[in-house]
Amino acid sequence: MSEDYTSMWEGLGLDLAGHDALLEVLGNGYQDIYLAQKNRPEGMGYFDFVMSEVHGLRIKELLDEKAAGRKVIGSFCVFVPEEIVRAADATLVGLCTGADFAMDEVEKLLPRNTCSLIKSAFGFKLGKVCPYLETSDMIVGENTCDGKKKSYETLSTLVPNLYVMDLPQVKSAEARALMKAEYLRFKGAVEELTGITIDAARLKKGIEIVNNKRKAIYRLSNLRKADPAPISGLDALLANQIFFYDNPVRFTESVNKMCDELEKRIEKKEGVFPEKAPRILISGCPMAVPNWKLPWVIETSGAVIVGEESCVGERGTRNLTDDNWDTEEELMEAIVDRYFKVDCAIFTPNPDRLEHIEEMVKTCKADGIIHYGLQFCQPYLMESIPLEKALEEKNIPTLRIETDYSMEDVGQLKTRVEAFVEMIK
Ligand code: BJ8
Repeated sequence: MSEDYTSMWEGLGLDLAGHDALLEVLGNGYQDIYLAQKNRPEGMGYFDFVMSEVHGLRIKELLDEKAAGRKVIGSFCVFVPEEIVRAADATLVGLCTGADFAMDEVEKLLPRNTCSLIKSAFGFKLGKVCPYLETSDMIVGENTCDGKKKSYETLSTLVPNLYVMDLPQVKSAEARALMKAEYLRFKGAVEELTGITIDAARLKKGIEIVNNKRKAIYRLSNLRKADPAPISGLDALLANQIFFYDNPVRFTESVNKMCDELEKRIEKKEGVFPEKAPRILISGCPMAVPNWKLPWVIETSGAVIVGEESCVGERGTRNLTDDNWDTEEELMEAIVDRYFKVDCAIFTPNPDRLEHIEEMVKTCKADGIIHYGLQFCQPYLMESIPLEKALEEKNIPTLRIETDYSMEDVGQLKTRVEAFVEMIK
C-alpha cells in the first residue's frame, strides 16, 4: 500500500489487528494466485494496483467523496440498480466478500448451515474488518434467497442504516409491477439520503455511466472467445470483481484500454494458455474477492476459463438499459425492464438461465461447464441438478462442484477438476 492508512481505519472503527491479519492473508493469496501467473496482459497492472489499494486509496477516495457531500451506498446483490444511485451523484459499492472471518462469532448469530457468502458478510462486520461496510451511508439488503432475507433481520441489529428491498421470485406481470414499485421506493430513499431530486436528465446520466461500464466489461467477455485466450479466467474474474468497487468512469477506461491490448494480442495469436487448451465455462454462485479457489484449481489443471455465468460475470453485467427515452417514467420503466431479465436462481421457474448458459457455451466456444455451488445455497444447488441433466442431453459435459470458502477441499477439488479436464480434452 502506498501510504499508511492506520488512522483512517481507526476512524472507521476497524479492529486493526484483525484487519492487518486479513490484509496479510489477502496479500499472500494474491501473490501466489495472481502474480504467479505468466503472460498476463500489461493492462492488468491497473487492476493489481486497485487490489493493492482496495482497503487503502479506494476507501480514502470514498471518504473524500463523503466529505464533499456525496453518499456511499453498499449492496449485496446485482438487483440493486446502480443507475438510480449514480443519478443522485452517489457511489454504489459491493459488500459481498469471499473469505471466512470471525466464524465463531458468526455461528452465534446464524445457523452453521448458512452459505459462506452470507456468513462472510457477517464475519466482516462482527470482526470489524470491512472498510466498505463502515463507509456506507446506506446498506441495501434484498429479499432474494431465504438465507439472505432472514439474515437481514439479524443484520439490522448490527448496522443502523439497513434498507431492505423486496424483490419478486417469479417472472409475471404482477411480479414486474412489484419490482417497479420497489425501484420507485428505492429512488425515493436515495433522494432522501442524498437530498437530490432525481429527474430524467439525472437518470439518463446515471444510465450512461453504468451502460458504459457494462459495455466495457462485455467487450472484455467477447475477446475471450479467441483461441488462444488472450487473458486468463482468473484475471478476467478480477476485473469483474473490481467492477463492484472502483470508480465507474475510471474502471470503464481501464477495461477498454486493456481490451485494446487484448485485440492486438489476438491479432498476433498471443495467449495465456496454448492454443486448443480445454475451455471451461463457470456457472453458478457469485465469486466475491478473494474467492479465487476454484478458478485457480481449474487454471492450474491445464484448462482456461473463458466465461462466467454468474453475478460476478455475465449474469450481472449483460443487457444494457435502454436510454432512448425522455421522461422519468419511461427511464424508470427501462431500468425495470433491464433488471427483470436477470436470471438468478431465486426465480421459479428459471428457464432463461439454461438458455443463457447454452448461448454462452456457443459464444465462448467452451468444451465443458463447471457448475459452482456454494454449500447450503439452495437456489443454485437445486437448480444445478436439472441444469446438468439438460446440458448433458445436449452433449455439453458438466461437472457439479459444491464447496465453501475453506481451503480444506483443494486436493479433492483438484482431483475432480483434473479428471474432468482430461475427459473434455
Ligand atoms: S441476483 S445470485 S447477487 S441473490 S450463494 S446468498 S443465493 S444461498 S448471492 Fe445473489 Fe443477487 Fe441472485 Fe446474484 Fe443465497 Fe445462494 Fe448464498 Fe447467494
